[in-house]
Amino acid sequence: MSYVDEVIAKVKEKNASEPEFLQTVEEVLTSIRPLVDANEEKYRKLALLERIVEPERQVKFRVPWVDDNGQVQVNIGYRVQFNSAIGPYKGGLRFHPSVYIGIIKFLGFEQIFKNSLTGLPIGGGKGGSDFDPNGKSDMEIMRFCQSFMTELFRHIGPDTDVPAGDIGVGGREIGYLMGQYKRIRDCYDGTLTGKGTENGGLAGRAEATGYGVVFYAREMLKHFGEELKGKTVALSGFGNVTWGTALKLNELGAKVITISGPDGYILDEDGISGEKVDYLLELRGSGKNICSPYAEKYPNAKFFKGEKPWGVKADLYIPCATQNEIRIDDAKAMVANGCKFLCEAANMPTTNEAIEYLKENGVVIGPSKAANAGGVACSCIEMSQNAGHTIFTADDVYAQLENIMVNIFKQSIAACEKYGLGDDLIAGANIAGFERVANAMLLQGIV
Ligand code: 2IT
Repeated sequence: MSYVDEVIAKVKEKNASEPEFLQTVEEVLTSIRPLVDANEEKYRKLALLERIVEPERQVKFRVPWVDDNGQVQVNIGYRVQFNSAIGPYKGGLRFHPSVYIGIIKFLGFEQIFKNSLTGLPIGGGKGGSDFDPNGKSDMEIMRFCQSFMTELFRHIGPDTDVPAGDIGVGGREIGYLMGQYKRIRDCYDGTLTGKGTENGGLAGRAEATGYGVVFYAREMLKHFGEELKGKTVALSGFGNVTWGTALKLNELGAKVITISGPDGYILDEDGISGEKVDYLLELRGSGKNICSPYAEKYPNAKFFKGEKPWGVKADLYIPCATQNEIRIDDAKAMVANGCKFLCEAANMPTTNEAIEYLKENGVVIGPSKAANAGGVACSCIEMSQNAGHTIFTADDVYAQLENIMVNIFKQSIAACEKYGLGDDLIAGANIAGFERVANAMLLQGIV
């Protein structure tokens, strides 16, 4: 059995109850096969892959908090410190009822290679809780965040582990988490990123992920002799990433026609632009987690209850919501509609089965580890802003972000060429991200 298959089999045996983690391990290890095969003997002896699939450390803790009725609630908190070969652990916190260790491990594993692709000195980590912020009052959110940080603070620090936001954790939550961290540690050290600019946050961080996705999509289209201008784009989600992506797509002359929520999707054939894009922030801020009010406010738009936007005809599809939102039936609908390009803004939005089908049918896929790396890249710029006791302008940040995204695309294509992988941007990104981490690990001895 090849080394890759051996390790996949071991991971399956040891982590059978964590399907999302198994999914990403299988996707990454399968796609880096040419690189591993070329170094099989050395990597096997040093158990490189066994080390890379095992988190360096994982913490799980109780988070008790008092709701507005005086009732005590108990949630579970997690932080998985996956790999620090190239820098301090870096990755967001997700607050969502679906969170369990398998979700945090999948996100942490993806984060290792994504962070590596940025070319910046950041390792991979992720955390979160099964707490559901939807429908909670502001004070409930604050009490939860304070309790969460009262436990997490001992595991993090500016050169150890730097959390940020993810689903359910935005500027408000980061503010409360930071306030409690500073109070306990008596230290204003930039340990969290995604802060408000009043708190040392980076100008442009809010839109960074979405802008980065569009820069990546632009490079991908350019490589295939096409441009974003005039293209019709179907997005999912209606949170921060969807918002930033829609802003930049409009600026570059593309037309956004869909958004979605857990309740269904919106089709607006007039285009989601101008004040309609700003309205997404209001919709998300309402705390109801539904997108249907868009169709009440803009009656030309249609709401499709309980459906996803993947059956709509578009030139480019950009999933911005959550993992596994594109399954095999969605992939079939997209191909039937003539889909040529998919650019993943959410983390692991496409199942492995759907990826295979799309690839077989000639769809070019920009993988999330590459396409959405602009968010964490700007987080690292925020870390250096804080460490240098300085402030960068938004224009500075956008220029660095654009450079980083262009480089990510170039590195992925270079890896495709080096290993004869054709247009497989997933394999290209995984190999480029993996190679840097693997080389750093090899230099550090058996740790
Ligand atoms: O998935 C991601 O890259 C994030 N949620 C952002 C992580 C970060 O540390 O900014």
